[in-house]
Amino acid sequence: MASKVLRFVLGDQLSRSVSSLADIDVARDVVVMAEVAEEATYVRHHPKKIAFLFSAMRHFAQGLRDDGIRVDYQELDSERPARSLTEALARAVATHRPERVVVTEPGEWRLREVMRDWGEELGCPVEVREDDRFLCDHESFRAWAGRGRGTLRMEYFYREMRRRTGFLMRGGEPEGGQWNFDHDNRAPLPKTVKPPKRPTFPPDATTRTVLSLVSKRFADHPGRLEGFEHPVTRADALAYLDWFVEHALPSFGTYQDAMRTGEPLLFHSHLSALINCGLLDPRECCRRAEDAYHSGHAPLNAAEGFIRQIIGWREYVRGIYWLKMPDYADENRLGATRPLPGFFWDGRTRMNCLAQAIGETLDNAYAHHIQRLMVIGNFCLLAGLAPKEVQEWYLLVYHDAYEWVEMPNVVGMILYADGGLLASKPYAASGAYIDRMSDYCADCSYSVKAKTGPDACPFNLLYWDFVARHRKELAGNQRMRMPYATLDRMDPDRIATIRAEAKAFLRSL
Ligand code: FAD
Ligand code: DLZ
Ligand code: SF4
Repeated sequence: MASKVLRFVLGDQLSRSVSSLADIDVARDVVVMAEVAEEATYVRHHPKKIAFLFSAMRHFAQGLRDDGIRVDYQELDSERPARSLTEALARAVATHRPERVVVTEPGEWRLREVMRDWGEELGCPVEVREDDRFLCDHESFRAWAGRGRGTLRMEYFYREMRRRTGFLMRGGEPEGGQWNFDHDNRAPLPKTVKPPKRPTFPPDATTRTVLSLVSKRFADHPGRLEGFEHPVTRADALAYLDWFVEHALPSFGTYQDAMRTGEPLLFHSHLSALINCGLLDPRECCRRAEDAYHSGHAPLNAAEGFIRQIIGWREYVRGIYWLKMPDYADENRLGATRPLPGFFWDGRTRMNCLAQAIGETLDNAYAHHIQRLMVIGNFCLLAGLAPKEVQEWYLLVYHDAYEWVEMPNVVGMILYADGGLLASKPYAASGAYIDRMSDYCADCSYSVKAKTGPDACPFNLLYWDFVARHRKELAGNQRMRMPYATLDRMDPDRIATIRAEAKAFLRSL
């Protein structure tokens, strides 16, 4: 008779199809899961993120038990909880005496390094399997990057992924005759358009127990725990996906870049945390969007835009992370050193756009992409905030954040700290962009139209200060020709005024 295998399932591996469970022998094997302080506190994760994961983990474990699988689930509120994943696994090995341990590779470098020692430390063979829930494996990404000769643009990767997956392809050509409909996806939200009302998922008994645990144990973590109503089971996640496809997907593309006060979700899917922890499969989400297009329910710019985010951006940033780690974590090509201002932790700033985006982040552990990129991220870039501090903030405040996805978005996309590996130019913008895409400026104590003076929108000052400050690093970039041509036409006294005011503003932070 074959001997027992321990199958270790991490908090973001809650898929029945995860590779560590692929060949499970229900009569023989044991699944191990553990809530541990080290994972919850290596950065001070938002309480809603911890509650979401612990509750999803407990429901997942119960689902396995319901199917007759033995689960050794170690709760954080047990009498003697394990401190780390290594300790939890060591205890399980001592209890169950397996022939070997099987685990799916983790999403973070630090844990991958820890796993390397497990076999020796535990005195038991450990098999680390590839995470095949992603559509592009490490080898394929490396091969693609090798062919790119230095220009690793997402758009080319995305086209290859379209060909490979067949999503929105017709006879070898992209549906609608073009790969990308992004130019149709930049509309501001007209006052008359109301985002649809979302379904909510009130906490059940399991979630309520977790909420009580989190409120006691992680009271000092930033962010609000009250108002938790997120899906935490596979069934609820599928219901949320259904709701998105039916009610929000049709307008997802058109209003993808829009922002409105008091509407944190607009037409976004709000599915990232569910996909990243494994409750939803990225392929099934894309398939649903594709079907909605073929049935005439959603237009092509919506379906293509949504699918691009998932088989394009999501897979691409993961590929970049594993290709460039561990050095990627320390990238800082623009030499940014400013500490994170205090308002990142309470949202209290006179800049209304930041107050809204950070406030919603702290309330909901969520902000949509343009808030993360063009409001908060834009500020981090222009103000020259230290990449390490910015990375940590983004990793701990968002419920969908794991290093593989957070880091390239921060280091490459918002901070241009990798010198343009990921983005062809910095995503830098003055207040005019935020004014065009949101209603934030109307309620701000700064004036977005004022370029200098006490009322001037800080983004206007910081934008030109940034362009002037980084001439050496950026002027050679073809895509920065326009801003440098404009700067060179500006009156030197005016530049001096802008830069002095920008400096005073930065000092005031
Ligand atoms: P939608 O707008 O509905 O998009 C659909 C899906 O596409 C998302 O659920 C997500 O799975 C995927 N997606 C979209 N954009 C990206 C992207 N740039 N990178 C990877 N996947 C993407 N996303 C995370 O999942 N975790 C993070 O930690 C994270 N950190 C970010 C940090 C910064 C600075 C920026 C600019 C973006 C970050 N993103 C991150 C990407 C993106 O903002 C979120 O995926 C998105 O806002 C999640 O909301 P949604 O599910 O409503 O997305
Ligand atoms: C994020 C997180 C948290 C807060 N807690 C746990 C936990 O207690 N147990 C666990 O297995 N996983 C947790 N996670 C997810 C891990 O941090 C994640 O698996 C790694 O970061 C690798 O992606
Ligand atoms: Fe933000 Fe400037 Fe608009 Fe105020 S005026 S909301 S600081 S962009």
